[in-house]
Amino acid sequence: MSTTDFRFFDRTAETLSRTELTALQDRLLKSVVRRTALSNSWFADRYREAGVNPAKFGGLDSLEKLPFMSKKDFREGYPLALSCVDRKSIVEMHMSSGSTGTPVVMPYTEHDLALWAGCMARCYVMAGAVRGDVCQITPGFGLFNGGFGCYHGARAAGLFTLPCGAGNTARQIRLAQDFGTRVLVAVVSYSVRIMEVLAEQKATLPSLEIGIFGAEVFSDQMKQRIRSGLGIDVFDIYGMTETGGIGIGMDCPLHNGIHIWEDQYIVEVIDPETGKNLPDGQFGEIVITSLCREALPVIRFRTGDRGRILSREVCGCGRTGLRLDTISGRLDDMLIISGVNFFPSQVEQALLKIPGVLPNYRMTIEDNHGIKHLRVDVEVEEGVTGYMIEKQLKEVLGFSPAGDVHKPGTLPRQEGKAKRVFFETKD
Ligand code: DLL
Repeated sequence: MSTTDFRFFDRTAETLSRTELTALQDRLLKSVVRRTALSNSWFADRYREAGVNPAKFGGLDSLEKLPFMSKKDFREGYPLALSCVDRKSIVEMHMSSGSTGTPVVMPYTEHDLALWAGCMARCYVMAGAVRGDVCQITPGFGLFNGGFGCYHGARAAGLFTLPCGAGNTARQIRLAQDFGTRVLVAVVSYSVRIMEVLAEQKATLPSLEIGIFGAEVFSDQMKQRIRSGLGIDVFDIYGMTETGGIGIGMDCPLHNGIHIWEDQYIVEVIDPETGKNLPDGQFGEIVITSLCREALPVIRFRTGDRGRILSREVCGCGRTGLRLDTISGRLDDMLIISGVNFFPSQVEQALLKIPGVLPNYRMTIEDNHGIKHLRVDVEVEEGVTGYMIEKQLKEVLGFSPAGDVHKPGTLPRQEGKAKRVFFETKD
């Protein structure tokens, strides 16, 4: 493929040179710091406490002087204490409840919705979608940003949108067949559910070519399973409520990292303990600044996601934004069992290396009077034994978790994001 074979929604923005990107980020950062300080005392107070004078702020070179924002700030600011615009300018909002149940609210102005739609449209076009393609959107429509983000973007890209939302898989398959869905968007585990129901029905989706999946840990093994299971190209899309929704970046058809739309977002990777920036290539916590949003720009938002910067070189597709590795999980998901620190994504990766192991599994951490044990339950095809699983996991973890193999379709499923890790305390 030469760069001329790659398609762009906004070629100029997607291919700015490194010098142009740096100059643009510098200008936008100064402006967003000034704007947030002038419009909301919450931001002004934070800058003052950090010793930053917004009127004289030095831009990109002084980025590390700016204070971090966190999920806690959003929760304490519920419902709209962090908003930087007049209430009359807000036209939509999305919300996530997260693990503590306290809501995180993201308001949008018209301008914000246009930016969001543009970012998502870039993702669709980067994946190869063209005007008129049928795009089936299966993330939930509602307060979750997934459904509407995909919808706004699909409209901007001129796609024929099927706004299905979550659930009713048999009907989703029927629609995909009857309308010729070429682009499918889903939460990762839902694409697995679609594969399962297709297998049960001995059916296929002949028009389907592009799968855009995310919202959950997405190991390379899982990508491979879905790619071969559905016979499609699989893309890893990233984003979250606090950054203004899904689509701050995605990988291109070369699949060499998540391309961040750096004309709108600054991405840093920090050491979660010290808060200091880490060199490219090192794993740490992803921190994001949204440069252009009006209603609620985030300044150095600590995502809690573990990742690393793969490259700032121009990609073979011609895009210039920095590339992030696949997100390896949430930092607070790290488990310590038998003295071994690991992430659930490592277990997923190890399990799916075994042929015949299905992408449905659950991990249970049993706490027996302070001693923690891991139990892994996984669905498998005939012929795969518990011993094979144990052996594989011992190689990766250094200890053998307890566990059982189960027949396909027998482990419980959830709608929306899959819950893979459970905790049990034994008295
Ligand atoms: O999950 C947005 C989204 C919807 C992304 C659909 C992709 C597809 P939240 O509910 O706010 O928003 O959750 C954001 O999900 O901090 C990550 O921990 C995780 N996440 C999102 N995308 C990925 C991904 C949506 N591609 C949180 N890989 C983030 C791994 C992801 N984790």
